[in-house]
Amino acid sequence: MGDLPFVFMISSPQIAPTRFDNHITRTLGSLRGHFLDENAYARMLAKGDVLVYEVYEVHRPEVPGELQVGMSIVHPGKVGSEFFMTKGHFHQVLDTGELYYCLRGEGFMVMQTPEGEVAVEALAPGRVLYIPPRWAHRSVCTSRQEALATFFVYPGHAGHDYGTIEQDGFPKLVMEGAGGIEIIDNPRWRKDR
Ligand code: S6P
Ligand code: ZN
Repeated sequence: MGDLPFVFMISSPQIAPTRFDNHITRTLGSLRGHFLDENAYARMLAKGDVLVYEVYEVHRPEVPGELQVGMSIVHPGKVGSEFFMTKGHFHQVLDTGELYYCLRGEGFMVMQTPEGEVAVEALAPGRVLYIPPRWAHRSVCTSRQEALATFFVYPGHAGHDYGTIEQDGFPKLVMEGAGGIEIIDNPRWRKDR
């Protein structure tokens, strides 16, 4: 017999889902090399290793047919003028997509294909983002007070490739500019290859 269906809540007053198996926390110290302004990064880290984002995962078998689900929460903040964000990744099985549903906060999903196509989509409560297979993705929180909370679903066997993004970065960065939020070209994109 297979597993029984189950229900959990993602709309409860607390930000965490009511069911999860893993709670991953990513602090500033674990994001070395991901932000553009390395001096600002070093200065900020010297003051404290703050929490940048966390992920609650309901763990399912990593096989086709299963779905991995959970919540991703990116806290408000900046390194220099670059907003807090996730590391970002390609799926290890490149031909797997992902669905994101934004519950709270505001921000963007920055995406790219291995061929270097780029897409940036706004995230705000109620927005559903469909990420087709092959697109790497990184979420960025631009709200000042509130965390960016999203619910995600992706195929059980997708896996994660972080190395490509660690080396190449994303083609676009989300920054605080003189006139507000700016999405700029990343001067370091693919520079370390
Ligand atoms: C997994 C999915 C999310 C991210 C989470 C953290 O495929 O896209 O659960 O894992 O948003 O981002 P990252 O890039 O550190 O895995
Ligand atoms: Zn993913």
